[in-house]
Amino acid sequence: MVKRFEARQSAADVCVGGRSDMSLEGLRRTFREHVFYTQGRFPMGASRNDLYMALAYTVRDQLLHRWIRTVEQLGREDIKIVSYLSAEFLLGPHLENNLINLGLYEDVRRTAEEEGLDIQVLFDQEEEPGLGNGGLGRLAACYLDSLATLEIPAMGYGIRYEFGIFDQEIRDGWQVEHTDQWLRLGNPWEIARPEITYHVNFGGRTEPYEDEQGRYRVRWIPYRTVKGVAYDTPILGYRVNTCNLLRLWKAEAVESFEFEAFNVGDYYGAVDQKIYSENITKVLYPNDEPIQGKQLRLEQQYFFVSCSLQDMVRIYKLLGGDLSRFSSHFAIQLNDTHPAIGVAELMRLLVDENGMDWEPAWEVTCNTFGYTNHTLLPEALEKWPVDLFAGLFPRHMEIIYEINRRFLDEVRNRFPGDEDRVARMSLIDESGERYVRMAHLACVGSHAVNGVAELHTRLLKEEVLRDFYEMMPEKFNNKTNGVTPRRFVVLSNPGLSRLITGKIGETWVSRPEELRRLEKFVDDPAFREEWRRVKLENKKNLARLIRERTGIEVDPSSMFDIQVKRLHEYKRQHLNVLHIIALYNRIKQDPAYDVCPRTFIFGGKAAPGYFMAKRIIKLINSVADVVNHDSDVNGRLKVVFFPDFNVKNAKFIYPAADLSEQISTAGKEASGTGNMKFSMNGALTIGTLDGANVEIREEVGAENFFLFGLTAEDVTSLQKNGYQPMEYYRSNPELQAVIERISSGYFSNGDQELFSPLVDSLLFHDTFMLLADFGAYMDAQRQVEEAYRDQERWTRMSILNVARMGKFSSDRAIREYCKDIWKVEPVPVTLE
Ligand code: 6GP
Repeated sequence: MVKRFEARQSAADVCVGGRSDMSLEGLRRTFREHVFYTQGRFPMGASRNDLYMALAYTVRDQLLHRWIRTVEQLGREDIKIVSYLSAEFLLGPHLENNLINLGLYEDVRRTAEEEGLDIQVLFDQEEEPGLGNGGLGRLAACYLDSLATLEIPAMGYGIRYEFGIFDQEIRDGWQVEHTDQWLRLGNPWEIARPEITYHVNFGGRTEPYEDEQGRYRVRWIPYRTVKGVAYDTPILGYRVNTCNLLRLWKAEAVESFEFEAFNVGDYYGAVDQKIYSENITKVLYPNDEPIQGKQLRLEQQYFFVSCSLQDMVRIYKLLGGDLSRFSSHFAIQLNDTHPAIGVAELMRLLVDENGMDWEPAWEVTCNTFGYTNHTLLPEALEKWPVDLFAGLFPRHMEIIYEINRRFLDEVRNRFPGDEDRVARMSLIDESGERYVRMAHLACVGSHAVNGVAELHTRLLKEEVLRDFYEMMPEKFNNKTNGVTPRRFVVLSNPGLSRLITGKIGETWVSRPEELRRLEKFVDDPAFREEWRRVKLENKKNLARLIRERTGIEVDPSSMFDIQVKRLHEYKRQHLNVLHIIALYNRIKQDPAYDVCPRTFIFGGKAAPGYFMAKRIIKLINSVADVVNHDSDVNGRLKVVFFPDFNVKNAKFIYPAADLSEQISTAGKEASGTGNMKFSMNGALTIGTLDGANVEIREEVGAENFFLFGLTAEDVTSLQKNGYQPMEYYRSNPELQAVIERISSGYFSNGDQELFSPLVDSLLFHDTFMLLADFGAYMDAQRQVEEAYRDQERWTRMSILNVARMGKFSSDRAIREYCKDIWKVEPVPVTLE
């Protein structure tokens, strides 16, 4: 018997994928066909992965029709396309997200159930594509979701790393890295396009020549060539027909074997070449922020940027477009400076390969690019040794010198006699060893430069890019980050989503400003009761997962105090640890001390070469070992390090949080996006005035946010006046006792060496000013405790956080980019 879909949630559910049989029966049939014809299994012999793959293909079928219709639209000459260039896209699992966006979640869940399958088990089977490190890569993924949802024609361009971010295991308290073999069991979400390939050159030399019109030209005679092959992943918007493309490039050898070498008998030499080429897209560099001087990393950057720009030029020419109008068809956004070499590459493509003159080519280039900066950390500003750069890209080096020559002329014109300024602004750092400054190249070659939170943009203008701001203030603008409420609320927190939708309808999912309508229920005791019930349910789910992954039992009725993010000294996970030890000390001093029961949960990866970050992980686990087993504590405090924090695990973590730790040193965190994910799920924030915390506090209200600590200005002036961490240490006995606990070896079986690098760094340098903020942090934590003890008050605050977080939807951010930077309009896609 054919069962029709009962509830059509929106017009978008109708006739998905061009099927006329939008029935449970149709879905079931397609699913069975994929088990049989795609996976080659009888249902009885199908493995869990076969079943997952078959379901993924069933869902992908539903995307394809929209995808083709969208791509047809992209092929219209009068349409402007956003190209988001990013070395990282941290997408997370596709299956559940696509079901939600299609409006098919319930139907597919039921179909699976009728087939005797638990859909959660199939979700669990999916390997997430971890093609990013953290904030920057995840932001790119949120933006792809919003671009499609807002019906903006867009392409994401990036790298198809064979190994994404490593899997983290915790062994004896230490991080151990394992390669991420995400493609091992196949990837049903990508479509290989072996016919879309480009050649990318490296090394060699350049040579001047005269073209037919007698004009001076330069050609590049490369040393070696690699082939880029396109792999496309569909990115569907929420309840719309727009299905954009994420095009990732894989490196291959131009020929499988270097035939010449092969023929003279050098078999291994020939294979070497192939291996060398394929190396380029082998592995994601696992550093969150600074990566300096690695040739392969620079090759990766150029490789994907060159493929992407060649692809855009090809598409544009196919449409009969005139390259002098390229910027009216493409708006290219540089996600940090990783793709900034694109400025020189587009110039090369226009001038060398397409015969354009320099001036018009430069105008096209500047009008095409926009640049987003994502970090204020000086050590994270990319620069490449000139020798390395010129060796790999001799032609680009010349182009950059020419850009620089013209640019510095302008600087001298504007600021006559100010040679210091000229040296500061040059694209080449000549203060010691010579470097190419990628942020300067990006600023000069773009028409728009933005930071990712108001404070961050202000600090860019005042400090990091001050000279550029003074010379071209019109380029600078702010675009505060946002996150997608589809993945981070609807998918992650179905309980809360149902509760909200029950009160205000479901339009909030695409218009989260409407969450404000929840405010009027804040005094409704029954609603508050429900709100707490949902949170408790989420905490129980996380508690189960914690038990499975770590063996630690935690109490869901305790306060879940969570800090998940990359491990970095500026993010100050160790400040959180100091607070835990302080509470522990109070209990040890007086076992009857009335501590508010708390579960401290940490998660996040450390860059494999980051010594201090890895020690902080060890410290957290060592403190956990002691605290969790101390009979005086008696279970009132628990400390957990949740291993392998990633997008898949995040789903269970954000919704379970009571308290969100956003405690970076002011002026260091460009924006933060985890702060938004927590608050949207009803966690309250304890935080500094850093990044987007400032704006979150403004939105949710100061009374619903636990603020503490130095401001960015305080940090700067303290530094200027010679910060002495020892002074704070000497004047605070509680702090002394905390440090003493660590350095005595109490958490390390008497080993006083283990944590001495951490302790010494705090006492004698304390670059991130933990000691200066310790007292204020303890006070704010005291206020948290008080508030939490009054559950009615806490719930009220939690509801108001959710109700007022609408601003931080990535839809709002993308609307701003579209209007102010890209000048693009929605293009609705129809299916017929
Ligand atoms: C990060 C910033 O550290 C974080 O504050 C921000 O929220 C995120 O970008 C998205 O804008 N930066 C990076 O991950 C990075 O690699 C070069 O910057």
